[in-house]
Amino acid sequence: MTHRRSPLHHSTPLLPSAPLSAIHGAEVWLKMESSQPVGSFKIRGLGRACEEKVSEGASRLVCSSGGNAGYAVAYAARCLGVSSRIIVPRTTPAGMREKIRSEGATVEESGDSWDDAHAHALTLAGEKGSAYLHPFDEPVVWTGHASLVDEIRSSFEGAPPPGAVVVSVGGGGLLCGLLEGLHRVGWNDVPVVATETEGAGSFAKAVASGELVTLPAIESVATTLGARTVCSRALDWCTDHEILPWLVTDRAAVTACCRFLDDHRVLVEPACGAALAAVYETIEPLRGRGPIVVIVCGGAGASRALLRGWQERLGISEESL
Ligand code: PLV
Repeated sequence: MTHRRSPLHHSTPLLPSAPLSAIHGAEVWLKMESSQPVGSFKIRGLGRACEEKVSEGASRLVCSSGGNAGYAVAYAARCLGVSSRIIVPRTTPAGMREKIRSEGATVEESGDSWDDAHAHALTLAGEKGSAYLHPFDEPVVWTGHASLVDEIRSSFEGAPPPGAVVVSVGGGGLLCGLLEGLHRVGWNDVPVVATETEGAGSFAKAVASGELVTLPAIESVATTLGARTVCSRALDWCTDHEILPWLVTDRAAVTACCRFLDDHRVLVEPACGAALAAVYETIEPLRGRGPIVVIVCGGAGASRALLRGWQERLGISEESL
């Protein structure tokens, strides 16, 4: 069945979280991007970018991806009736590659991290009829992601703005979209906590040094946060908005995934666990702020087996959850 609809993304629920509100001591709301048809927010921005490329005549969409952006592009390509070619790094799980293939895409592997896959994909994008979709460094992608703020804003109608928004950062596309949305609805003063895992902290490093930093390698289970350099727009936003970078351990991110699965019956990637961990760990910048909105960015790359493997590898016992 082909879902011909525009936009390609769906509005997602904004759910109150009783368990997280109890931990935080003030209301915590979950923007459930995990319930998009591809399991993550990526379809918002990339769906919009794909529609644009196809309307300009592209017959093949090429994307480099840790997994979720590629899955969104493959889904969009099928909905729009064009072909797609997705380049992933070695770290993209087999199950995720299978999901991308199930949308009719060709999946190819290149390199150790997203940056390598990206370099390879660029060489293919020059082919006739092909259009390249960047997973995070593209204004149309940010504008597409910003639609999630419009939905949050309408749920907050008549209420004061949130006390903070928590979001995960990979290459910074979601962050740029969130900030664009916050400014469009006039929530310029709502602080944003930007979380990453320690081994994928390219945004925190850039903010600390005041310039873009390229990590030598990605050393985290949160491989979909693994852009070695963030987009420059993400860093530029720091002069116009209160953004608090925050690093969590892999252990905290995976623990958050396990607890979230029990608390909300939803399986998410460690990339999303990084944002949830900020609340589960009651981090200092969030204390005394409310209500909090967490962008549950999701991720289709997680499975019960992978989660169990990460749990074992990181020594997270059932009793500690
Ligand atoms: N993932 C990108 C980049 O990977 C991808 O190709 O799928 N949460 C999830 C579940 C994600 O998949 C991603 C990005 C992010 C958060 C971070 O989004 P960004 O890159 O826009 O900051 C290497």
